[in-house]
Amino acid sequence: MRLDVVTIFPDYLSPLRLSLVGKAIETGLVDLHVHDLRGWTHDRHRTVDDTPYGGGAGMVMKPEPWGECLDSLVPAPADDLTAGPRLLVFTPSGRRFDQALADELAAERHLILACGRYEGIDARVVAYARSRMRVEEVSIGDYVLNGGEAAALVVIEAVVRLVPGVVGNPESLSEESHSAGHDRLLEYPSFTKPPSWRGLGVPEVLFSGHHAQIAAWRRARALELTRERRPDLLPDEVVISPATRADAGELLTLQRAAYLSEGRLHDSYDFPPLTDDLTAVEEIITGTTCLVARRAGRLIGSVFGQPYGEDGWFIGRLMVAPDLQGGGLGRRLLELIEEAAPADTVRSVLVTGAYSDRNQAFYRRHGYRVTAEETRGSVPIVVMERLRAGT
Ligand code: JD8
Repeated sequence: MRLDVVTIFPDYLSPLRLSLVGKAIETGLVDLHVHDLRGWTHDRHRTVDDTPYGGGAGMVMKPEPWGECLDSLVPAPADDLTAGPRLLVFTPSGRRFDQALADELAAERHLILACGRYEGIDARVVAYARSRMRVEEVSIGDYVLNGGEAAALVVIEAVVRLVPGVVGNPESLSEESHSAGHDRLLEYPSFTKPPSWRGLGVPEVLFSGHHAQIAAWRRARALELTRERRPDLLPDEVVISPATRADAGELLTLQRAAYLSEGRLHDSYDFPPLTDDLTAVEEIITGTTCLVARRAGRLIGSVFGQPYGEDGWFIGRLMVAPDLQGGGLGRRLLELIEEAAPADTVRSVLVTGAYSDRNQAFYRRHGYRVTAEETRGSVPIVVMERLRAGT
């Protein structure tokens, strides 16, 4: 893989000569060239920056040195741009660099990395470059650096270690955090000798020699850590957690969507799930045991529970997003809210529409029985109860 890095601080990239990347350069797996942008200036002061059009603080990098630099690095643009180099321009406003992009870039034969400074590079440079090569504006994270060099170090390390032959045991790559081979999970905890250190031991399973059990333990730890620290990495995972006031707006929206069919079924839209306002939803969140279910950040389900009478537990607003009903989330929410009831609870109680055959069938499958029929407002409802096991 050929890497061309363009910067006004070439020494900033010297650490690349160390460790794994350094070895890859020595063995020729990586052909690294670091260029000083000032080499493409022609004035005595080797000027690379100027004041911003439209005013404002700081300086902007001039287009001319970048234009000449790119022309010299890509003298003859390929007809098919995918056959040519790929230009990475670092900027806080770029596409977020992650393992998926690292995997993608590791397949490239030639990368050019543009490290800006000051307030950034004149925007016409990227526009011009797009006519000659594939260009990716990249950010390594939501924090502000003073230039692109640190980003170049990060990207080069993350990409070069994926180049075949660079890492001694390629298998280890597939077990890492974020790696596709590890389902993008975070890493499980690792241990080495001594078996006891400052009173701290090592999980027994790791001494068992039972590879399947060890693999299962490691996967479980990886999932646990990912759920805890990075639920966003588990897009298909449904995370159920206590609701907070911050959920109120989405919850109100979901409630109206989920109960619309009840309104149509009962030919009335005048009942609390549809007439509640934001304050009413906030009161449920703060005044009851209220759970919300999210998948990839989207609020897709909810339920609440609160004490009811002497020995009861009232379950309400069990809801699942219309497009996800029938997938088992309702059952999971019901089970979790039942488990959240005080230990001395004797009966779980809930209400649903008198004409909601589907809901009633669902609750009957979970042990609920109709104990009363009422009309609330203009809507006929049934009260259903389930006696706690062993009561
Ligand atoms: C390139 C100039 C500094 C940025 C005014 C501070 C990446 N994740 C990241 N954060 N910051 C950068 C980055 C910052 C850069 C340049 C990348 C070129 N600066 C500018 C805008 C605000 N100064 C980055 N990747």
